[in-house]
Amino acid sequence: MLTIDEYKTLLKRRLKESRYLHSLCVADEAVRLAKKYGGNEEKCNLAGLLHDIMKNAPAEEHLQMFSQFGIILSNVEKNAIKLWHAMSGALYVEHLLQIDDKEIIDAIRYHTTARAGMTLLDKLLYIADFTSADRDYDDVDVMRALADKSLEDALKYALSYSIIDLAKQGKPVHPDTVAAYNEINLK
Ligand code: DGI
Ligand code: FE
Ligand code: FE
Repeated sequence: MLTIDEYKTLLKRRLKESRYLHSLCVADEAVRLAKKYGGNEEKCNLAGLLHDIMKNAPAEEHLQMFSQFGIILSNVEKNAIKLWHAMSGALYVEHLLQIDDKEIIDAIRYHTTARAGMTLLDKLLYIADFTSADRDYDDVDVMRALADKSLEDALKYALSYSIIDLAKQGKPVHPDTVAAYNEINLK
């Protein structure tokens, strides 16, 4: 394990300035939400910092990692390049940074799509990525208000927002996102 300052130095090297600042904001927001919802602040900080570590990597680097670690992409994953950084990010923290905490690895793995059976850490990171201080999109105020009121309501809103947004653009929705959406709306 590196120190937090060492992780930040690594991130600064791997990410564009704006993406580095986003990572710091998501870490802060995940810690803030952890305090509110009884999550593990240290894990939220680390998962928040590292969640987008592969975001600015070239396609070849993602594909090289998938091949190295035996990850076979589904058709949706092959066609949705934006999903790659979550999968390769999880591989990066597990295998290159040797962070052996399954909760942190999974939270990073599912931070873009979400999944059914999300852990508290999964939810805190997923929502923090929507409500961090650097975010600006239609409905960000609604999302922030919901995140302060109920993590479940925020999750429900965010999943629905994502699916609608993808559908408007005619983009495929990952089955993990559908599974998360169905689970929360069957409750
Ligand atoms: O990496 P960030 O920008 O901080 O945020 P993110 O990891 O949530 O990535 C958001 C992007 O991922 C956004 O452009 C939509 C895309 N995305 C998320 N879920 C899906 C998806 N794209 C497809 N095609 N299918 C999905 O299910
Ligand atoms: Fe991301
Ligand atoms: Fe992010």
